[in-house]
Amino acid sequence: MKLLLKGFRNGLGGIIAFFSWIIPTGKVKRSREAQQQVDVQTQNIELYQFFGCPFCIKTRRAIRRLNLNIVTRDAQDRQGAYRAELLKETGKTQVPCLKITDGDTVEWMLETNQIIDYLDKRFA
Ligand SMILES: N[C@@H](CCC(=O)N[C@@H](CS)C(=O)NCC(=O)O)C(=O)O
Repeated sequence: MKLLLKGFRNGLGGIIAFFSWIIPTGKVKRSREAQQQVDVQTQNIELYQFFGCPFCIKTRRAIRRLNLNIVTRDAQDRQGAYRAELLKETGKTQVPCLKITDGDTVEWMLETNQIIDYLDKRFA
């Protein structure tokens, strides 16, 4: 039963991810120089996420709309290093979670709306 529910959830997540992928978001346009500057800044940002999680899909759509090259980390794999890191640093395995590195300082940001607000304020 648990396995069936898991399969259903993953299947549904995959379908949502597929539609999200084919439905355009509109995209922020920047000059080549401005995009290069943004790309440098986003090298210090990582998105810990699950592929089929609706909150993660919403966050990935915002990232696409803002034309950001943010690396994604799979936190779904129970044996995976990224899930372990997320749990160690935030005390939870909740996704999406944005890891923002600024020199020696690392901020872990949870909550979809907070993440999107942050990205909008910084990059829109
Ligand atoms: N309030 C959160 C909800 C996020 C959420 O429920 N994420 C689920 C995946 S869809 C999750 O992290 N589940 C695993 C866990 O909580 O350990 C948000 O808006 O980001």
